[in-house]
Amino acid sequence: MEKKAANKYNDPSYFRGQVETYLTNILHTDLKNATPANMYQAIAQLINRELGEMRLAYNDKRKSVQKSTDKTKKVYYICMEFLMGQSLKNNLYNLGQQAMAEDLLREIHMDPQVLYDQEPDAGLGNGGLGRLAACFMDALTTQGYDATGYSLCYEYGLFRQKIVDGWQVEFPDNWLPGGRVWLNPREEDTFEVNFYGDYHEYWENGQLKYTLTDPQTVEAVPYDLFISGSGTTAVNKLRLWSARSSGSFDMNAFNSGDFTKAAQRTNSAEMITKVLYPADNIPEGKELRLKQQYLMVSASCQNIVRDQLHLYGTLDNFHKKTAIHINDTHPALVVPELMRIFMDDYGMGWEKAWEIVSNTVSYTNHTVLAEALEKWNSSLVQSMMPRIYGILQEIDRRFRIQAFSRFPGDSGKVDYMAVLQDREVRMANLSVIGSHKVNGVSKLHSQILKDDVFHDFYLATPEKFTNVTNGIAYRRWLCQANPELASLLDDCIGSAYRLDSSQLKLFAAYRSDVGVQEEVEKIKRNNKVRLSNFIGQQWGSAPDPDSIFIVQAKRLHEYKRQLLNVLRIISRYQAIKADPNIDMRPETYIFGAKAAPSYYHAKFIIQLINKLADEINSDPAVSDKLRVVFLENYSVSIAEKLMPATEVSEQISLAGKEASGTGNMKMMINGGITIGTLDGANVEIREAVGPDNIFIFGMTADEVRDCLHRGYDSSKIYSSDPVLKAAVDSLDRGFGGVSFSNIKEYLLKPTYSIADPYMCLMDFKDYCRAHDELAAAYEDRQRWNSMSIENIAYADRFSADRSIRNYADMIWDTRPVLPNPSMK
Ligand code: 26Q
Repeated sequence: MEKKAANKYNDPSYFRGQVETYLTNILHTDLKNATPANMYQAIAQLINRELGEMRLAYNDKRKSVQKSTDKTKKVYYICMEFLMGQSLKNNLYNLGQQAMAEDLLREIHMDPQVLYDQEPDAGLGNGGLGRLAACFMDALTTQGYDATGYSLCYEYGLFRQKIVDGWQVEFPDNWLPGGRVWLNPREEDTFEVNFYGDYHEYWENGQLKYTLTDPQTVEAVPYDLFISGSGTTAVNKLRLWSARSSGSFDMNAFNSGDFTKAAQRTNSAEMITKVLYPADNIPEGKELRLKQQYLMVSASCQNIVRDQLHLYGTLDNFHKKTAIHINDTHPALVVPELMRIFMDDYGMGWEKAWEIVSNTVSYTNHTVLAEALEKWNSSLVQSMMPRIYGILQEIDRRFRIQAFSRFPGDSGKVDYMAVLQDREVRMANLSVIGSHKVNGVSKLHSQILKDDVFHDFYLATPEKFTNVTNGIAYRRWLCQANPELASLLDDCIGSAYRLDSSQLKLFAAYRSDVGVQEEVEKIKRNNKVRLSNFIGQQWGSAPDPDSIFIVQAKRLHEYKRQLLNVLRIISRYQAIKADPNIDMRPETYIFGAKAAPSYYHAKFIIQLINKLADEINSDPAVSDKLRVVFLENYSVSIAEKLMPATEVSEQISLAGKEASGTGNMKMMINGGITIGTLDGANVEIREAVGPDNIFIFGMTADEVRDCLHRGYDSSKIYSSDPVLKAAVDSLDRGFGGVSFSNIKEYLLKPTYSIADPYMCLMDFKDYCRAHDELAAAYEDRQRWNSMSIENIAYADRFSADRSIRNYADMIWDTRPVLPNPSMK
């Protein structure tokens, strides 16, 4: 059931005619001879054109609404990452043209999925943060908010992962050849961004002035990607900046005869947007990364100010008509950059500029890991962006005066909260100081921000702090990725849930309906068969669809504790070896994980998983009971095949460390049952489904704090649990011919002051207990299927539509400019 928008593209003969014209005129082929790649190209360019026409019509509409009311704002969502994945199927679905397009494909005997898989993922992000941004663009557009995303047009997205002899090897992700069809260049909206230069401040008539000479100017050229929504004519855009050397900057060196220098400068300017930094939750303090951030920030701010002036001719109402959201601290330079533009380019005084800026900007924190809080060396910032650094000094000076009056005599506290301290620029403090709202991404995480990370700020300005629990674009993750389940839902509860996620709850009424339970089980099995076939085609050995599919798919990070999962798999392996006739349902453990290329420990864990998989899968004594699959190059498009086939969702981070998680929501809405700790959004998943429909184990965040306080002795736990001890000891001999003594050492031997800071061993026993209970529940098929039904139903609250309404109501104070006619 798709919603129809009224336009000529909905007419099958027009659609077909346009595809044929492109095939003949541009690709010099025809429907009979077209390859899947030809068809992808032809349909994608047509849909892009359609979206362009819709955008044009929508522009007039949204601008006139914006001018006629003070209740709506333009929302700018700024993020270094947008992990968009593929666009064609999503756009066809949203426009209500999927069935029409697929009919045409069937006519020429082409499998739609083969066509969709021609499209490379736009992998312009690392993981959770970037995928959240992508899900949010969908929710903003579907609900008719006037929103633009800003990011960078990386020539290479997140690396492609290959596993060679168990080890992760990275290859460049050259996505543009196939991805370019969605990028609309807007040469005329190019902005210049200045780096370096000689900066001098001086006083004149009681005013601080400055000169900046000989900066290196880089051009930011925008490429717009249209964002469709479901059941709406609204079209928003994601604007991606690409760095280009500015002519003048080259010509200076060129004219003075230094051709090599000119060429080098061109080169170094264009390096800025060459590649996405592949680090997730570990900041890399590299100069190039900072340049990326400032390029994105400066071009976006200039663009935002220009749009505002075009529409209103004044900056006075800026914060009343504009909301700028910074997604984590990576775009935090928005604060000094807007100050710079207001003061230097438009002559505004500090107080007024600060009032406007701090009432425009809001900030979402995505991590509490101390090592992931972004800090930059002051001298680097000062030399690269001298004017911005001058403004940061003034922000810091004024903040310190204020903070002293709030915490008199407590200079330690003030230093801790300041922007500039210990020769570093602290981006998180800057973000809090420069924003009117700060939010975490789950209830627990937002509480930890108030209690811990930003406690002093919370004491000073409690009203700034709020929570918006993450959500997912469920039309992608359920309706498109799992069409069979979506159509079962249509049959049971009607199709209104496709635009109003709260309706999903109605499905809970079917928890005891045996017919529906059986349907849910059948659909899950079909999805498992599809995944199994895919795995077989890609890597040669297909897992048994009658085994239970247990999935942990996320970036590889110590705090996410893939090792805890591995230790338990080893103990299962040992149990089967010890008792070959053990009565058990076959188990398939599926992993997907990329490690940051420089994160060696994480890469060893990937090797351990792969070598363990080699050994188990080739051991005839166990391979019909136990199988381990490592999905190479885990990505959005692989996730779309994985989520619908997941039966058990592993969400086992050390409590207090995973800000929210969103894979947990994707598995839940596809009927997967969570085994997890009380961390991030798992807490709210339990609240939603009730304790009987989830398997919780391990320490709570408070217990973790106490445990660390008392001192954690992993060797004591190791010696007292023979099952655990045997699993850990097996690391010495290793698997597949490779010893993993280094990992055993990590688990047992304190480096710095603690062994295994994420305390895998501490939660091992309770984890095994929870898995045993889960296995028993799985054998009661009715119980399991009813759990599955309740998980699907109560995933309604994890819709990105709901998240975005929370942001709009509590943070941005805005409303849709074009309310979706089909939404209540
Ligand atoms: C920073 C500076 C330099 C280089 C890289 C970085 C960097 C890049 C990416 C730092 C952090 C990230 C990514 C963080 C992230 O993905 N956090 C996740 O955000 C999700 C959405 O809110 C949450 O669900 C996850 O719990 C959280 O880990």
